[in-house]
Amino acid sequence: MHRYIKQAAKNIGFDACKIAQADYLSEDAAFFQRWLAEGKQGEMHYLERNAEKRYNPQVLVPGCKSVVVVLMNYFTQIEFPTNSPKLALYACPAVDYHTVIKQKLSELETAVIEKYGKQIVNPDCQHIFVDSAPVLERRWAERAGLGWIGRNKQLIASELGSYCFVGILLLNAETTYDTPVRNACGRCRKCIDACPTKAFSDSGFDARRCISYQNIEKKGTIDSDMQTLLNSYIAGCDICAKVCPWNKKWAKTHNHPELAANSELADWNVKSWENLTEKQYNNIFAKSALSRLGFSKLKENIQLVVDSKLKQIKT
Ligand code: B12
Ligand code: SF4
Ligand code: SF4
Repeated sequence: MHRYIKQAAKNIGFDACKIAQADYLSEDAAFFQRWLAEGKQGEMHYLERNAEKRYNPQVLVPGCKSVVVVLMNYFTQIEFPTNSPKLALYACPAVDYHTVIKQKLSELETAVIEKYGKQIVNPDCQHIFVDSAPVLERRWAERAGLGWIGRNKQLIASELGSYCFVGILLLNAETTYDTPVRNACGRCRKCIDACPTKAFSDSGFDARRCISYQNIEKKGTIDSDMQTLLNSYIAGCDICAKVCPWNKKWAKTHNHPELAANSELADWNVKSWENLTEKQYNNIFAKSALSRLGFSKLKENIQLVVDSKLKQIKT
């Protein structure tokens, strides 16, 4: 079964697939609860809900025995013009990665059911997950041996690097399991030093200080002390990924047409972003990950980047 699932995942177009046993994540539970108690999740209140489901896959999906973890590389070379607002790479595809990966995971589920029968999944609950569910996706990827969680808090996948999305399929059958790999961050601290907003400190990662939280998740305006630190990012941030030596070694342009960059963006400059209308936004970004921000949040982010660039030019 183990070999069949991996081969099916490869045929469907995933870049990697490994399987972990669906154990209770007791160490993560303790860590996560402390992290929440310190308020580091900010306004992401969904992280406070469904605690037991998050740490115990058998509560999330009764009967679950195995966690199939898939990865999809999204690395690509995109140059945004100097002084122009820019997007983190996750936000560049014309189609939102949630849509793409869910579709592929459904294909994987179908392939597994065809081979092993319907009882292999729990039909009474959702068992395919991408991002927006109480599943510790990076931890499962690490447990399944796909890579390690680096100091930058991202999964650094062996031979792929960290520019890869994670998807999960929970199965109600046992199989053989993969072995975790060694954390290879060593003494490196490049990501910690490069983070412009000092999101990493001795007390751990503070999501509220991450540009990605400020420009995507936070409902209101970006905190005033962070507005000049955005490094032109209007959605997400890739700084701690860019500096990682493992990405320099392993990150290669993806070959997934489903994740092709939005062609409309090719010639965009500061003026194009500044003049973006709601109608254009709805036409161009309706299917992309940017649709999750909403027009007014995106416009506000654009204005903050433009204003901070103007200030820099004047001083
Ligand atoms: C909330 C969230 C965010 C938040 C918080 C980020 C974070 N690091 O947690 C914000 C909005 C800031 C964010 C940003 C980004 N995100 Co995000 N995010 C998530 C989400 C929904 C949940 C993550 C979570 O649970 N965080 C909670 C904290 C507590 O996690 P943590 O600090 O890593 O700690 C966990 C473990 O590492 C472990 N742990 C850590 N330290 C220790 C120490 C000890 C002693 C122990 C025992 C355990 C332990 O315990 C914790 C629980 O498992 C996941 C999807 C999912 N459902 O998993 C995507 C996810 C992590 N994000 C993803 C991406 C792509 C990003 C960005 C790169 C996007 C961008 N370019 O802007 C950035 C990266 C920022 C960064 N440096 O992490 C991908 C990651 C892919 C990868 N290769 O790692 C995911 C998996 C989505 C997906 N399906 O692909 N994200
Ligand atoms: S994504 Fe950017 S702001 Fe967030 S931790 Fe990494 S470098 Fe810092
Ligand atoms: S930059 Fe260095 S410390 Fe940070 S994740 Fe990469 S290897 Fe680890």
